[in-house]
Amino acid sequence: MDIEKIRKDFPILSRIVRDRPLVYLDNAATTQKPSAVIEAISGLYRNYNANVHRGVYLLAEEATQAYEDSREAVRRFINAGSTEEVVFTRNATEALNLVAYTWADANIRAGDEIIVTIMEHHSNYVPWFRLARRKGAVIKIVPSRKDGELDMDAFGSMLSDRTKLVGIAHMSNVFGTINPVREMVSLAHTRGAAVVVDGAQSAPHMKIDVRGMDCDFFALSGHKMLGPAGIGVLYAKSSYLKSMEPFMSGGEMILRVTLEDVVYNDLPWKFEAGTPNYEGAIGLKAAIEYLEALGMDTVEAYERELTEHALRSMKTVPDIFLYGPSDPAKKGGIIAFNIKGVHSHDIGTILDSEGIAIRAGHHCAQPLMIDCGVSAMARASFYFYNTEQEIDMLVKALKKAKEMFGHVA
Ligand code: 7TS
Repeated sequence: MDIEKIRKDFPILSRIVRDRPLVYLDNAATTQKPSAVIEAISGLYRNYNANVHRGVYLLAEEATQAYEDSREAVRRFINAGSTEEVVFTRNATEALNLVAYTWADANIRAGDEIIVTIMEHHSNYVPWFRLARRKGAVIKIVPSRKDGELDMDAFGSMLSDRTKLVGIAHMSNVFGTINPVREMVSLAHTRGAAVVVDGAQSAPHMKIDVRGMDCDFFALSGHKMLGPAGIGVLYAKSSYLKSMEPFMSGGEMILRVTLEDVVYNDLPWKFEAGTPNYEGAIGLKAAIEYLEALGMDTVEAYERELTEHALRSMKTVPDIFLYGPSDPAKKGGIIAFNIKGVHSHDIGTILDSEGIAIRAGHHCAQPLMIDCGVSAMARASFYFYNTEQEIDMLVKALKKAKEMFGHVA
């Protein structure tokens, strides 16, 4: 990969912040956008903006075609069998809530069990927690082992004929752990449970094959994979979508409405009430094409090298503790850490003064923070446009933070 050339595709990466060149290491929160994405969105507004699925005039046909072409791009990117199975949502959170309020609401009853992992982002925990409260269902949590990987023995023994749903983060947004979803899906299916995979952190960084994975639902967010904010995807097997009631209702999701009856639209539009975020979908298509041109295997391999370099060099910071797997083959480019004697927010502030953007806090994964016995962590997360030099700058700034704050025994 020609990183210098790639970096030129991202206008924001040449920004100066706090008198320094920007070092953007908060890619798990959101990613920066290449010119191709920015231009796809401005091209829509300059040339063919119209509401989709309604006008008979040329602009409306072009906008509708572009919106549906985006759906096909997503289908290809995640290897879904049909565009019927690709529902546009606002983000991964909305995709997960869609499943909670439709399929799960109709199928989970008192005494049923829902299994999720300790690594879940709140968006793949809170909807299930609320559902369990509403229905009198039971939530079970797959713990992680000391090495930051899931305890698969515990998962195996938790599964039972009462398990109705299993929720798994494909890649943890804190530990970076890549969880063995394929194996977990096949175990869950032997018990007849549906599996929801939260792909918000995996889809941007590795090849996704929902058919190979055999998951029943898969959620992703466009903004974490070079696309705009406000567009996400729910993949669901059509056998599920067919049996599900709509989530939201109104325009777009109907075929016919009389005062006596309502006939829902075909898949996937039955789940897309109201004017959709076609701007977002068009931007997401440009993002997908950018990623496909690089090749997801290349992206993953380069990020693994970066992660390996980061794990090795971050360890040289005195009193640093790195969370998650230490084996770069087991994780993506996300490294959460704490430095003894330095609060993670102080780390964030010192790094900011050096032009380095990282995240500090609970990372919307408070159960995992509690499990680790901390209230907050600092986190650096990489994308393919980052470089080893940027990681070296991070490490240098961390050593400075330790010197300034960390003289506590
Ligand atoms: N699932 C995972 C694993 C995530 O990391 C996130 C966002 C979400 C779901 C929700 O995505 P959204 O687009 O619907 O908000 N994670 C983070 C993060 O780690 N820092 O900021 C947002």
